[in-house]
Amino acid sequence: MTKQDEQVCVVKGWQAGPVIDESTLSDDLTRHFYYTLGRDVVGESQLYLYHALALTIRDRLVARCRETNQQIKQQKRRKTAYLSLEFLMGRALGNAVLNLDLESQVTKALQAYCTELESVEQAEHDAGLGNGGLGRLAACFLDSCASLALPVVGYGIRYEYGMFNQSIKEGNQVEQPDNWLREGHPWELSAPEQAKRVKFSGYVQSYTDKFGREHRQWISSQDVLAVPYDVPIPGYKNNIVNTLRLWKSEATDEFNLTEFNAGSYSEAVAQKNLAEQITMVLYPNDSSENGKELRLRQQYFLSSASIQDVLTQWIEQYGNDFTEFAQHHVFQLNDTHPSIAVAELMRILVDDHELDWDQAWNITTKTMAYTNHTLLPEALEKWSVSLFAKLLPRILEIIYEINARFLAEVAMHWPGDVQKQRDLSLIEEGGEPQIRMAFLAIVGSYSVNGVAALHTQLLTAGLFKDFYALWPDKFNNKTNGVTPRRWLAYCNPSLSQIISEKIGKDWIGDFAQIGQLRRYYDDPQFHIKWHQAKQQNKQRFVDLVKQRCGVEFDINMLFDVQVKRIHEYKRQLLNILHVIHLYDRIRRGDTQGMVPRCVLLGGKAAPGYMMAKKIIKLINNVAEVINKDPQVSAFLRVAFLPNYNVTAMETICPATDLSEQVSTAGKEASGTGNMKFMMNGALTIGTLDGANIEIRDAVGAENFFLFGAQAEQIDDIKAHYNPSEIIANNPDLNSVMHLLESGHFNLFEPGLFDDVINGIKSNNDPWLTAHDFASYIAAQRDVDKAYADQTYWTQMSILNTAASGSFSSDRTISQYCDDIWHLTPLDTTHQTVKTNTD
Ligand code: OX2
Repeated sequence: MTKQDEQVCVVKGWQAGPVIDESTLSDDLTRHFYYTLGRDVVGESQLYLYHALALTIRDRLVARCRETNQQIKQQKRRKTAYLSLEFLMGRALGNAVLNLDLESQVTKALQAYCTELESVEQAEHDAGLGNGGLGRLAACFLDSCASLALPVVGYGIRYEYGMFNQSIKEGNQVEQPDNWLREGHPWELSAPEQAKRVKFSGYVQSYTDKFGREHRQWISSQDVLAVPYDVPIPGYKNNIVNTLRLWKSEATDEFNLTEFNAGSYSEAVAQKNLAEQITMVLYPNDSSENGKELRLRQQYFLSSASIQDVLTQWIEQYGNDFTEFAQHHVFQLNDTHPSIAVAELMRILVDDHELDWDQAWNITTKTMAYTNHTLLPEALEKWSVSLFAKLLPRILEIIYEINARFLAEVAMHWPGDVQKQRDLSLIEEGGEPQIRMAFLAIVGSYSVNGVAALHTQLLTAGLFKDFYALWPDKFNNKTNGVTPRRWLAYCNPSLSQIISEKIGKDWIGDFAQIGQLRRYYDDPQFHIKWHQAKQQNKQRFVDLVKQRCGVEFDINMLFDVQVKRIHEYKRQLLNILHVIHLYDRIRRGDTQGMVPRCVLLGGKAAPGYMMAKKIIKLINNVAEVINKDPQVSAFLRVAFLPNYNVTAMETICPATDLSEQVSTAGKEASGTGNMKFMMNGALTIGTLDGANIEIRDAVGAENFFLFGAQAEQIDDIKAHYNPSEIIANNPDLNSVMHLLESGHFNLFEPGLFDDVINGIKSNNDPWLTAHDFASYIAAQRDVDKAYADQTYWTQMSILNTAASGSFSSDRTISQYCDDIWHLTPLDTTHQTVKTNTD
């Protein structure tokens, strides 16, 4: 067969994809189980049954995905490439079943195996390719883009090892590698024929073309292959299936050949390892810089492979003419991690396609858009110029050129102000010269957004003030959101059902409708059902805590929860000081008005973050003292949940009564856990920080427990901060500090918590723990009062869910689409794959 025949055959036979009759789901499951996987016994873990079911569902996704891609291509759609070093996807099975509306068929098919979906899905490993909020946001965005039928492709890295597994040994965090691919990942499809070469190292040379024009050419010496693995992203009941393309690094063939030919077998294998190392592991730092050479390699690897991929597709369809490229593409940069894409797009256009600098710059600055996720200085990425020179010599030249032109613009705007040029330069001088990646992202993008109103305001007034003065129109806010499919419809079926009984099912696809629930906030019959749903969810949570922590929680107590990465600015410490305060009160017999509580904390500390690890140890030590004291545990129980992840949150947020969002004001850019809890009817105790502010505005101040200093007060407070005085004047705090300092929670480990104690007492404590303690305790007393009146509490709970409409990531994505991306939704009626709703 000739190459041409082959093509004809492919096009004719498979253009529309095989039409799958959904009634065959049961048969397909059996076929995959018996033949694809070669199994005949289910076994206790149900691993193979899970794989068979995943493959059965993937068949249905693949057909729709092909159609979605064809539509994008045939209709020459403008599209967005969402570039992110992290996608924290969690499990895929339950989400796909929900979005494809296959629940009843799957339930029926699994009956033949005497099991049910809830049990089979336990065999799926979380895809933990992210640290926390930033990566989970990317995952929610993909769900919303597909559900809104928007042509958006996610580009990320297929880490061999995702976020580490955390266990707790004697109260301390222990990290284990997350070998999530060991048992296979049935959702992905690799496309080695579409692999891209990514350059590293070597040198740059000049040459003159036949028209006498000078060019630069990067002669790299360590090329690596980027092989794509595609994960399907189903939209909610709309037949759209988008793609998350994850790159895996591999050695190129020549690499091995040259070494083999030279007879150096082991050197060849060593080089192969070097190439494969790039995508080996996710760096486990949340909101702080990694600064490692391998991390820079990851960033460039992702950026280069993804841009090449988009350009290859363009050239296939339109040839080498880039005049209209910018009308058809957006690259959304998820923080500065992929910001090197700005320089890479310039390099490919200028060096490989011989565009003029100005033409290329015009295209670049019309296609790049940047999202900032934090103001924390330790998270602002800088890379040393010398590292760039070694690893990415041509990229460094391009950044210098971008900088020179940009500084000329600065000089025009602030004539004679040399200091301004120094402040805004992409290169930070003084000591080792460093490249400021956030500045590169801003200069190269047409849109820069923050992730909550306060955050954007602080960005434009502070960190990026001068850029804002230069280009006010670039800056905009896009308050984060979470997908109501995973974070309410899927994870909380009992609540979802009673919501749908009242307002119909359309809220799942159109979450603004959740507002209709408000009508029932004081309906006594509805209250009973609302309460029953909560109690059911609490029972599932009790089972989890019992199994994972060995602690008995009681569904009749208030569930008070803080789960998120462990970080000083998030102030898990303040939470535990409150717990110690309650313990102190109970021991003193002061239980008047106290509502019995179960307090859960969970989250991972970056392995090198000593203070965060100390805080985990403190939580565990306090929990141990409290839980074994029967006088206390009638009122108070405390647990630290090991290995908090997406799947754990699916059990936690539906069961929570009180959501702890207690960061120091101005430090949490947005927060998204706060939104998941709110959707599920939890009340928030929180500071005026990040999206808490918008949550409180939406639900009303009377349905939110507010405390703490406000962002604009922080500088004043710090100017004359004296925690020792605060402690001396506050008997509650004094007593808590006394317990800590006396070693009550570390009787056999003297001095263990000295750093923590000294931190609270330091005049330079950036987190203002002592300052906010009194108002936190007062707000917690209000919580008790409110919870004691269950009718009142249930009203507030319903109002929280009802007011959560704007915290859907569908709203966020619609705004990205309207203000930044300008995409038109795909046609969802032209999809030809048959569905069971047809
Ligand atoms: C997080 C922010 O800390 C969090 O506030 C925000 O909700 C989330 O991103 C999503 O926008 N790494 N993680 C974050 O920022 C960085 C950097």
